[in-house]
Amino acid sequence: MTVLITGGAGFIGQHLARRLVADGHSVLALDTLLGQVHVDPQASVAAFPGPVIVGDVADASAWTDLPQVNAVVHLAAETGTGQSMYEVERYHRVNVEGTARAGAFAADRGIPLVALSSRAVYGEGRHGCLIHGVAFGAPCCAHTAPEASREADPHHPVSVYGETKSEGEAALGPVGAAVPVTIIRPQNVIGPGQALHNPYTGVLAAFLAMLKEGKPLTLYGAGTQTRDFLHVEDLAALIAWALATPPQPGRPRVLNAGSGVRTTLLELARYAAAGAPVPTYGITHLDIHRAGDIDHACADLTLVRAVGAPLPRWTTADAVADFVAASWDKTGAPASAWDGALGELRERGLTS
Ligand code: UD2
Repeated sequence: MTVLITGGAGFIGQHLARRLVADGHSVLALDTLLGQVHVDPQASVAAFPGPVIVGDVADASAWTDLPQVNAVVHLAAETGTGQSMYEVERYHRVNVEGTARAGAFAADRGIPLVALSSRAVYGEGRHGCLIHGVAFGAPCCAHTAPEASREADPHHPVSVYGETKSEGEAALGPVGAAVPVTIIRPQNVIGPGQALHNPYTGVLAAFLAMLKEGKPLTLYGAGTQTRDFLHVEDLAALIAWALATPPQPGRPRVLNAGSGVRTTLLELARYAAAGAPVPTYGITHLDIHRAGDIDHACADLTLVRAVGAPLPRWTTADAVADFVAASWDKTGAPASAWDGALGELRERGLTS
């Protein structure tokens, strides 16, 4: 089949495209080649194993006159949690309107859609409590511990980014009645090809820049925050499965995408330093909290397992090592760019 991948020239899209081509499919990308992500747009186009149509998913005109395709994977999105707190309109336009247009396109053409949402819809997510049972969105009292989020959990986004992803999912409601729709909620996706020039998101890219410059790794807070790091190849395998195994129209499916393993940022720093080919210079703790940042995230994979979707194969340590090895010789933004992005938040009163 021929698959249209919005945002196909980006990190996840390139991996997915190669995976689909290896499986015998053809791919086509619709991508804005946004400067914040694509420092060399021509190289991104050249790397994509199919035609790249330059267009903005939020523009109605980008969706007219597209060639015939058999399925759509909607990846195009604005992804910076902190940046979303002040670029509200831009995030809304791309993530909500763009997703609605992707859904309308799939419904018009009568073809399946796989749309990437985010675990950001859960916000602080599920907490188990000794006294109150389960709490969502925020710990209810001091007796809670974070638990892995399940697909049926309520949405409690704490960032504009998370809100736009939640609204984007809602915009697909009517589409799911007409054509097969799978919504995937990835955790923190890492791996070779990850943006190294975008200081608005991606703690691992920040760590890489610091390691290369022989600087200590900066942790915002104690480093006890947790994330679930998923290797991009594992996400590509899940999306490929979702395309090959569409749900019935009228029964839209939501699936988490994660490793299912909770990793503290301190552990992440250790894995990154272990993968660096130079001695490392420790850790600096910055007493700062970015508005929109959550403390804990981890995916519950019970449903993924139950539907027979592929489970992640990469361990977090190996995934981090793979990223560092593949990215060490690549040019990226200097470590100071992450300080700059933090400064932008500080100026706007979006740190505490
Ligand atoms: C990630 C995704 C985002 C969204 C979200 C879902 C990436 C690149 N971004 O955002 O698209 O899906 O997950 O929840 O995967 N930090 C430091 N030091 C630094 C930089 C960051 O301690 O130098 C902290 C930061 O405060 C946060 C954590 O690292 O607690 C992760 O930040 P991030 O920007 O990598 O990604 P996140 O989880 O906000």
